[in-house]
Amino acid sequence: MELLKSAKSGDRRSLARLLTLVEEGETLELPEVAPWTLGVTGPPGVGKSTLIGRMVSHWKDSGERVAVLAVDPSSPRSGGALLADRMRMESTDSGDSVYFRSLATRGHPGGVSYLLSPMIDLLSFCGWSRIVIETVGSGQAETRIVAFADRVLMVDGPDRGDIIQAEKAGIIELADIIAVNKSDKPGASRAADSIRASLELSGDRGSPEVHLVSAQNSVGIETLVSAIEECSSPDWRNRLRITERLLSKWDSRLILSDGLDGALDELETGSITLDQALDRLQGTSG
Ligand SMILES: Nc1nc2c(ncn2[C@@H]2O[C@H](COP(=O)(O)OP(=O)(O)O)[C@@H](O)[C@H]2O)c(=O)[nH]1
Ligand SMILES: [Mg+2]
Repeated sequence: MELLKSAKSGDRRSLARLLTLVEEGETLELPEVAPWTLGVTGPPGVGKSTLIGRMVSHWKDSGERVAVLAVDPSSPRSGGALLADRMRMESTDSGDSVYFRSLATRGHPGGVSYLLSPMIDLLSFCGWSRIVIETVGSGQAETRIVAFADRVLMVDGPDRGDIIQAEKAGIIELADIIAVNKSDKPGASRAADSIRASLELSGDRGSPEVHLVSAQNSVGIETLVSAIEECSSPDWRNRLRITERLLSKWDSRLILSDGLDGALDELETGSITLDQALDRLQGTSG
């Protein structure tokens, strides 16, 4: 495929077109790839994008090519676009070695998480050696999204309340590393301590490391990046991710299957059971 060749040789417009094709459901035949992926999640406003910007500079300096996929629940002007603006401000020559893409969840009834896998493979095939997925984390949809990354960084702020939300949503189970950002503000180190304490309480199943950083003042970034590079997930966490990926795929197949409307009609009138509906739909999806 001509488009694939030029995307691989660094042409951004070709890459953008290919990603759009994938988003629209097209399947690309790619050779085996071994993507390096990081999921970054956490409540809005804790500084995920700022922190990613710092990490991107780091990676860029060590010769990596970094692609950031920002999964954006609504507005086209937030997430990826903002992050791209910020990066442009910070480094004028991010050109060849940094790529941003915002993935809107709007208009995707089956969710977008299952699209991440082929997008990641495409980026990796095209030579992007660090692939970061940013998502606002608090619910099940976000858990599903970060589960497509092989390592997960959870970002929190000085307000301890935030992470309790994350614990409830089960996202914390997927985190390899937790960064408490805004260490320049009061309360941050107390928040880090209290997170550590509650992780200890929940038992030792390979608890995530807790790092205190300030994205704004560039404090603790190098240590954090090294920790991310070196981290390895325990088997149970990898299995949890794979489970989430499987569930994403399952859901999307169901939602996108041809017989869905018919099955819903019959469910509405009570002429079939849920099990019968599922049995029927299983055969009709691709
Ligand atoms: N004080 C302080 N503010 C920060 C820090 N990092 C980010 N911010 C600010 O927090 C706000 C939200 O940052 P952003 O990166 O967009 O957060 P996101 O929603 O998690 O992606 C912005 O106004 C940032 O300038 C930090 O380390 N310290
Ligand atoms: Mg952001």
